[in-house]
Amino acid sequence: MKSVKTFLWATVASSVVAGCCNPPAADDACNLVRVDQCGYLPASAKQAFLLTDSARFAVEDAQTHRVVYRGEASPARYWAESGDSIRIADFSSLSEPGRYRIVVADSIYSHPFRISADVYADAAMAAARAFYFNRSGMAIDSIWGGQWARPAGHPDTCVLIHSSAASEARPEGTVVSSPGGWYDAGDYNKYIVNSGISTYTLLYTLSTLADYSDSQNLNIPEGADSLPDLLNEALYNLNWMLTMQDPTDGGVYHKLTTLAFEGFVMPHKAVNQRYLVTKSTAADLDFAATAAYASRLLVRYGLTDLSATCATAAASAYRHALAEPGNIFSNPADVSTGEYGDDTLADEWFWASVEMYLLTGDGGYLSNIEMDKVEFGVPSWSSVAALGLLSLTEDTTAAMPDFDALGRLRSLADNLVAAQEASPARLGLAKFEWGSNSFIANESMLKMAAFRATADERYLAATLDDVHYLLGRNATGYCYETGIGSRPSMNIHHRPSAADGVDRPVPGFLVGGPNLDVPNDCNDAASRSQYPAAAYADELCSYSTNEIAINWNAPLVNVLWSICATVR
Ligand code: 9MR
Repeated sequence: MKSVKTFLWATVASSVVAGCCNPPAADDACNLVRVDQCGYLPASAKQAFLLTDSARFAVEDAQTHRVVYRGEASPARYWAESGDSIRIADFSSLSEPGRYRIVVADSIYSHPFRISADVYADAAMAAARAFYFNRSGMAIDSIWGGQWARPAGHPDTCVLIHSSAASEARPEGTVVSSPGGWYDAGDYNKYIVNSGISTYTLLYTLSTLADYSDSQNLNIPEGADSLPDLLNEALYNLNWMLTMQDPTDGGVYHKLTTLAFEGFVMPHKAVNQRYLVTKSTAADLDFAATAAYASRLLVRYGLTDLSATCATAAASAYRHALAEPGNIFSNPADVSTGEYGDDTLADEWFWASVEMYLLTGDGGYLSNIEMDKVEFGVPSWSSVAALGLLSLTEDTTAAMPDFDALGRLRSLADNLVAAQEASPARLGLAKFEWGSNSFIANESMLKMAAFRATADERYLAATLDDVHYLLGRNATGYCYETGIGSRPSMNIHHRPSAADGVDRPVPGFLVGGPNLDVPNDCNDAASRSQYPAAAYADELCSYSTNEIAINWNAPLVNVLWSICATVR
């Protein structure tokens, strides 16, 4: 394992801003002004957060230091989540493209940022390419992977049926082939529940941003074919998901995993035996929903055979869930890897039933929904009802009888916007939990869906505030997407990044972000802030704040691609 990565502040930051950020401690002068480290769109609101006594600020050209704007920030407001008093420095009227920095009291500087129409293009592309880097069973070639090229790991052609998954047709120890798919996160296992929401999110992004997606070259091996690259990337995981279904009964195995997490070695050195672990109702339903949605979408791209395969697979997984609705997953005694356990499945039933109905037109599926038990929240791996809302509101022909999907979506989005407008940090997040950054990205996905359906600019503005948060205007001053901005997360809890001998982490990954769920994950509670919004450690050991995951990157792709496609 390599030692803690150090970012080349001197070459990156201070070449632009002499004397600043070299190196920045968390509380140094450079970190008293928080900006979106990518920057701002010319015609959109532009605000920085000042943690300074002084309210007066200037914006200057980062190269020439010529002042182009002077202003006075708002009075400071206390943000209880971070313990900071935040002034908002508004320079929205500055629209001239360029590279700038904020200056306060002639001595306190922000990181440099751009004003430009393509300000999020690199972040958007990197976020999508991160999935390629996390492919299992495939070598990452330098043509596409650059310095992060690596040998293939985990062919997964000899996976064993675990005792928990043994059936008459497939007794314990039966060899099954289940190749491909993405590694879930910083670990090397593959989990259906988390794959479902991640694959759906990419397919939904493709579906709702078809023209834009078609124009994006991800620089991946399938680039020469006629399909959009984002579709190719999603298919890499969808095809794996299909192998996770037991052909004898339609049931879907919860995960493909080693018994315990592998060490911090490269994929091809992580060779412990892998197993298919027991089927679960959550896996059945998430699989059914994703495959049903894919089936509808693939027809548009001429993939009729695969579409039919997905339709059949979805229907049989759904039938299996009906036959065995009580398979709530928890790890067998000898398995200690990620659980993705969920004992509340009303939302999974809603999502899967909606997708089956949209695929088949058969209203019978909707009778399996217990509407009074469904909670519509911000999407996450354990809360998927809102994904059904996304599908129902994607186009106006998709209606569910006696159900106002757009009204539900709007009320979710309206509550988020209202919370943001009231927040000193312009954030709608109610609670910082494991993967907090992904909740913000998923909030944005809902708001952008509401924006597409209504053209109400408030949703777009609120989404941009979320983007600014993720890219640096937050309680720590980190840009939470690797390889992006002046102060990105560096020491991510990601096995290839830790073991590849490359100084910089694999780019384009959204780290989980601040939360206090496991304050001692580095065995040093003192190194983490006690404020939830600041409780983040850019350390390899901080699996609860500095890991990456496919279900966190997928909504990052959605929000950045939505912005890039909308504001051009
Ligand atoms: O994202 C998951 C988070 O919601 C849970 O609180 C946490 C603990 O169960 O697990 C997270 O998911 C991890 C998964 O179990 C294994 N791969 C890495 C995932 C991200 O940390």
